[in-house]
Amino acid sequence: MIKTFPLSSRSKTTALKQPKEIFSIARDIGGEWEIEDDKVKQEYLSYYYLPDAAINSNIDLGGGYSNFRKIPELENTPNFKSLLDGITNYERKIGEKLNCDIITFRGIMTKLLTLPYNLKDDITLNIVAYDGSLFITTDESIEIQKRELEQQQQQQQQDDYRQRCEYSGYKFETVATLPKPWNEVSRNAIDNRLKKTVNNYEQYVSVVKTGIGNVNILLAGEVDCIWDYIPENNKNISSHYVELKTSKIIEHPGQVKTFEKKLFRTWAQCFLLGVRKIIYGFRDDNLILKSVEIFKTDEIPLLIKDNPLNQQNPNQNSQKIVCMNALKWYGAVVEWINEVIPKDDETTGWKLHYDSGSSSLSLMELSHEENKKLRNGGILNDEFRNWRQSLNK
Ligand code: 0WD
Ligand code: CA
Repeated sequence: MIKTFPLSSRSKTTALKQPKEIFSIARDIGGEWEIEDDKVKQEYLSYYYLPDAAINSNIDLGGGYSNFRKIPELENTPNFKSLLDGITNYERKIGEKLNCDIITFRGIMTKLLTLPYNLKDDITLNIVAYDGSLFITTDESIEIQKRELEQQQQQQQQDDYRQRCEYSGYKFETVATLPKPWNEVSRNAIDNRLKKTVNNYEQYVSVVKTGIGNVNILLAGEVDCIWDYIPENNKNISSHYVELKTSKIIEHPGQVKTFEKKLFRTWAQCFLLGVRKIIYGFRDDNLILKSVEIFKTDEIPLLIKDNPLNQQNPNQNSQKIVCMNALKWYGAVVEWINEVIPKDDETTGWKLHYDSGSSSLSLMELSHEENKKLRNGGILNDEFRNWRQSLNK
């Protein structure tokens, strides 16, 4: 049985629940996960620190590239084991089950939210229902294929410029943050951040309860750093978080469109998690940091809408981005997923596929094998099932 959902669908209301963090988890430099919220915040949450003097000092975002400690692509997939451990830990503390219609990673929902303006990218997601929730992940075999292809393409290039560009994003994170608030860090450590080895193992992940329409969603997403301080009792902590990004400096009108698309994607990412500030580091072709600009997430929809270049040059090949339109699509598709997949059927698995060739979104049953894999380690595991069974008794 295959069900399709028209891409023209839009929800009438986009009643949104303000994302509220419930706990955080973190991956350390060795690739191990920590799930104790207090410890995660003490040890793994970074603080924004990039004074003007540093911005004006021509920081080389390609510096130290040969020492990059990069996690193998294949290990950097959605880690449900640690998310479920975090959920179990949280539920144990509050003594009850977290009721959510959908449990997933933010990056996955970003793909759905940005779909109306990314019609050329295929999406394949796998979904299983368990204990009243739908768990959604990326299709690992397709993801692996895609990354291997990307790697081959990169190797074919004469130089490793693209990889250096990717590195410059992580380097920017390293030079723009401190591991503790500024006043708790020694002068030496502050200066050394410019020489620190860059890695993308360390990751702080905020887990929030959010939703759209009548669908409750639990999302886990990476947060780069905090702007000022951790509020008392973590009250409204999401509004203190910062997303860091890098981009090439904009020199020609043609580059505006590219940046706008990037900004739209960043808006979607931050909006979903309740992150209110975005800091862009602009670099030149030699990866030298040239300027820094702060954006407020809430202001981006208007910024894109009012962009004069955007209106003067209606490029026939590209649609004009309207964030609210994407949001209405997101509301509609999330409601459809929530309604069409039976949450009490724990024997079936589902594949949600957007095919760019035919521009269609469809839902079909997974093979028995694929379903079994997802329910035994791919997404769910015995530990989580045992916990939920003990809770439901
Ligand atoms: O499709 C995948 N492979 C996904 C992987 C989907 C969802 C999650 N994940 C994993 C990744 O390890 C990710 O880092 O979970 C982690 C956190 O999930 P998320 O916040 O939902 O991920 P997303 O919003 O897609 O990306 C957030 C950050 C990225 O920051 P930028 O500023 O570049 O958007 O996570 C990192 C990256 O720092 N990241 C990756 N790093 C290397 N390779 C990748 C990747 N494929 N994907 C995300
Ligand atoms: Ca980032």
